[in-house]
Amino acid sequence: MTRITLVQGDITRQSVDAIVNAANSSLLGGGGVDGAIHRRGGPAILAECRKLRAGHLGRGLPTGQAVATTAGELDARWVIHTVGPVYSQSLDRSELLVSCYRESLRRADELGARTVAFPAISTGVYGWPMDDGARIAVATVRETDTAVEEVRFVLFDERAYEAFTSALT
Ligand code: AR6
Repeated sequence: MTRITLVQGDITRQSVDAIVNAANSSLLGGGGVDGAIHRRGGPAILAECRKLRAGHLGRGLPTGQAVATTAGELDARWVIHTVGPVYSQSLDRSELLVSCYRESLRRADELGARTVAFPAISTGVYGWPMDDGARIAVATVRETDTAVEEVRFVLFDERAYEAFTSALT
């Protein structure tokens, strides 16, 4: 059984096997969690992302998929980059958000990661409502068959922490 834990704080300060990054398709960095991970993890992460772009991800990483790189100087072995959907009022893109969590856990299993830290994917720049993002995150982890022992949601502020607390109970 996968244990779900909640922490309020900065995901780049976590000690886990894998840290999940809420990236964009370019894999070349951005703001939010992505910016923080590249800043604290150092240039090795970007160097590997560039190699992926020069190789099989020439057009970038599609929304809902996940790919792993080194974690550079972070206290983790891997960063798993996934691309969340931009929230839309008119289209239901929740399957893509489900896919981010599921595919990240699949990558974690391939790597043998047992502890994985996730941010609240898509709930920042990409505009996903926090309560719904939390519900999808928790439900998807519960429904996914994985060897990961601990999924730690690392929530940046109290509002996010409370949304995940309600989703969990
Ligand atoms: N630790 C944990 N959570 C964080 C941190 C942190 N250091 N920093 C922000 N958050 P976002 P998205 C929270 O915008 O919505 C980037 O530019 C934040 O409060 O990082 O998936 C990418 O390159 C929010 O709840 O990711 C993409 O272009 C959550 O993390 C785009 O943003 C996600 O916010 C992706 O947007």
